[in-house]
Amino acid sequence: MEKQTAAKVCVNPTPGSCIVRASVSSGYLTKGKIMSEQLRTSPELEQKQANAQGLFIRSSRNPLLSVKDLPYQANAVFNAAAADLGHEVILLLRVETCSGRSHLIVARSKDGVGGWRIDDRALLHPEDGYLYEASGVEDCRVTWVDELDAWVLAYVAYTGQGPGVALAKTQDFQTVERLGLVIPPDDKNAALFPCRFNGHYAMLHRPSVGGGSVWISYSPDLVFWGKPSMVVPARGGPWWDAVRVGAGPSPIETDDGWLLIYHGVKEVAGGPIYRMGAALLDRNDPTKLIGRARRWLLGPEEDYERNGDAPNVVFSSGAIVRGDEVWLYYGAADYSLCLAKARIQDILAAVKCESV
Ligand code: BMA
Repeated sequence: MEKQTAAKVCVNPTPGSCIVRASVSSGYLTKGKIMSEQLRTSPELEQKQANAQGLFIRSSRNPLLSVKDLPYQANAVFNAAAADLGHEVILLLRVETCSGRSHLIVARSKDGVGGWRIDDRALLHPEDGYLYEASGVEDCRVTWVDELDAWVLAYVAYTGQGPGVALAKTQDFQTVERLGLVIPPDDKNAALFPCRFNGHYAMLHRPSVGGGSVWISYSPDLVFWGKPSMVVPARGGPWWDAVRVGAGPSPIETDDGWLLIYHGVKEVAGGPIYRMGAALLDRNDPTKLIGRARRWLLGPEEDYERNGDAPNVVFSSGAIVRGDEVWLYYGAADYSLCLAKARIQDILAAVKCESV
């Protein structure tokens, strides 16, 4: 096991500042490779794996946001996209109203933890006049795309025929340009990569076929998507991510590959349990899964995660990178919005010490 060098991390860079890179001095990473069988079974690594479950530290201010913070009546606030603008953090909150449909509205905070200011009107709303969103808009992920000089929003458009994937662009989170429904129902959990691969944009998404695994598709223009392949399968059997998995926030680029924080679902007698885990995709070809932590990294434990509209749910679609930490914003029990933080080097260590 080698004591490792600095890993570079860049995610959703601040517009106009090219890529924000945070140096992470990582603990026990094997450069560019999954650790060997011998290393995987070492006592030290066993200990690291044992620690992985409690790897995310919850904010003492949880829940950060709930319906009582909204200037209007609603049922729940959860599953937000997150963007770090440098001077402020933006959350694109999913708000479910008492009609049962959801819209996306911006909340802003200077420190990303408190003092949230919520916009007067939704950025995307089912009443905006787009048929493919008539049953609501949900669970957005945002990605800063340098070449477009814009943030790209990937979200669930709830059509009359079920949930599909829609994209939109914004530069200021005040106005949006819709690119339309780009992947038909049933499909969701779409997260765009910030750059092209061999000239094509790449996006993770989760079609509802074959159980529910993470797929990747490519596009020359963000509108027409093809060349699909499965990247992260649901693991089946007794695993915590047995029955369904889906991308969390847009992938985080590191020297070791694309860090994907994803949700996994296990069905138990009491219903589904949603937890967050992590995987690593090849940096040049994200079609290749090169690492995956065995255990979940954040699961429902607190009251606000155990009880709500959907009990036993932690579900993240937004994160920012601050220094060597990832700040994971997550919906708790489909009812409120929370925050937990972890060191990127610790997540990478958990992912890399186990073979796929
Ligand atoms: C998923 C999505 C999320 C939700 C989660 C838990 O399928 O619909 O919006 O948070 O289920 O109910």
